[in-house]
Amino acid sequence: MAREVTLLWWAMLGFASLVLLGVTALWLYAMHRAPRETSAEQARRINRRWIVGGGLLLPGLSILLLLAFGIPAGHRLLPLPLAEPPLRIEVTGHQWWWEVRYPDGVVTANQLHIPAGRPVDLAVSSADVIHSFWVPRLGGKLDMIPGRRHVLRLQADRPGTYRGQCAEFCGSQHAHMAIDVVAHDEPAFQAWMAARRELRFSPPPGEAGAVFEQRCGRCHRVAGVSEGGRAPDLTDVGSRPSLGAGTLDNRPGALRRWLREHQRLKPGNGMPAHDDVTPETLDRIADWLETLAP
Ligand code: HEC
Ligand SMILES: [Cu+2]
Repeated sequence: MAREVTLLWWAMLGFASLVLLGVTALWLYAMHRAPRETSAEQARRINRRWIVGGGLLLPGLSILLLLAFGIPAGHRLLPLPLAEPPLRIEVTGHQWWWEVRYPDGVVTANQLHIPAGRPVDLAVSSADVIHSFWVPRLGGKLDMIPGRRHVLRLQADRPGTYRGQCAEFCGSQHAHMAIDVVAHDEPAFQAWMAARRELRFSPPPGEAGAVFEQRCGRCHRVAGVSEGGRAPDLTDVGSRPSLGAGTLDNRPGALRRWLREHQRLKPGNGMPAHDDVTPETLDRIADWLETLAP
């Protein structure tokens, strides 16, 4: 999709440059040619020639040319039916994180795993205000509107990691609303899906487990432990490249830092501060979260 957009852009630039050169050449010619004696009748004929040629034929032809190029390109950007229906993934924007749902019930957040080499339909929507889904290297942006699902068809030709970013101002932490798109080759994608589907954990022992289940679990889901659906699913949080939708690289120890300081790192985010939980318990929860991965 991004390739179509790029092609269209270059074609428009090329054509506009030709027009600019043509007009400039005519203008220079008009400035420098020697004045000619013309009768009134001749002048009228010349005027008519310019109006018909330069005012009707030339723009008409130009627009036809652009349409011949633009309409097929526009069609290739649309999620039209395919012989084999593409994988459909639901992506929902929240202030300020991304929820990602796969057809067979796998849920993740702030990251999107896709197969490379085949088209994927992303059905995007929002749970609160208008956001916009944009992964520049894969395609154009598409607004995420509460109550509506828009479909964006993307295809990553090569495996790799592509950064995405919310592209519609959605509040104070709009800048901290990034998404990591990981395109796998087909076997690796199937392996990831299978591993994610099977993933189950048990809570950490003691105080940490109790706090997680009673408190964190009201908002967060961890398969096998809690069913909260109001905040990012944490079942694979240990394997995510970043925390807080791109706020913090998920290096060892980053989860400890996030749990203690998330309101300083990402002020106003939807998670209450955990001041009334002892730092030791928070660290124990963070160390356990770090192990959650397929
Ligand atoms: C009232 C709901 C709520 C509670 C309770 C809550 N959280 Fe959160 N949490 C959120 C929201 C909302 C976010 C997303 C914040 C953002 O990035 O904008 C979040 C983000 C996170 C993240 C980062 C996830 C990611 O993918 O970036 C972790 C880890 C986390 N919470 C752990 C916890 C732990 C541990 C507890 C309990 C001590 C807890 N949360 C309690 C709402 C909650
Ligand atoms: Cu935004």
